[in-house]
Amino acid sequence: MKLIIAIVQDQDSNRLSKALVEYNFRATKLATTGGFLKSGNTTFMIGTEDIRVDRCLQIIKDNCSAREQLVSPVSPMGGNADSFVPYPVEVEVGGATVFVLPIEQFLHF
Ligand code: 2BA
Repeated sequence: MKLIIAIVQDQDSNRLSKALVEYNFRATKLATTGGFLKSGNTTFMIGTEDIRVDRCLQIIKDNCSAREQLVSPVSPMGGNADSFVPYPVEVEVGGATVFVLPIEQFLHF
């Protein structure tokens, strides 16, 4: 058994939820915040059998898209202004950041 942790953009979360249910995967959604952009994203925890991991990863891949996002500059309060960029910078936020972890024990009471 594996635990798939997938961090996806909020815009993709409903579509991914529906697809997971459609293919009979059980998942828990958490409202999370990215450390860099400090904006909301969604983290899925999906417990599944080893043989279904590839199928699940494909569903995540098919339902999540990479997008450009603007990062607003934060002025350096009393800091070094040399490296300060006064205009928004574009970063590409990935379709999904995925971790696959082994599960030692799965209990369901
Ligand atoms: P954020 O931390 O808000 O990062 C959003 C995007 O900003 C990243 O997209 C990346 O393109 C950029 N970015 C992040 N840190 C950066 C840095 N130090 N310098 C320059 N650009 C940076 P993704 O890499 O696709 O990540 C999307 C979200 O997935 C992240 O949101 C974070 O919530 C999560 N994530 C990504 N890598 C992770 C990791 N190794 N561990 C835990 N969470 C991770």
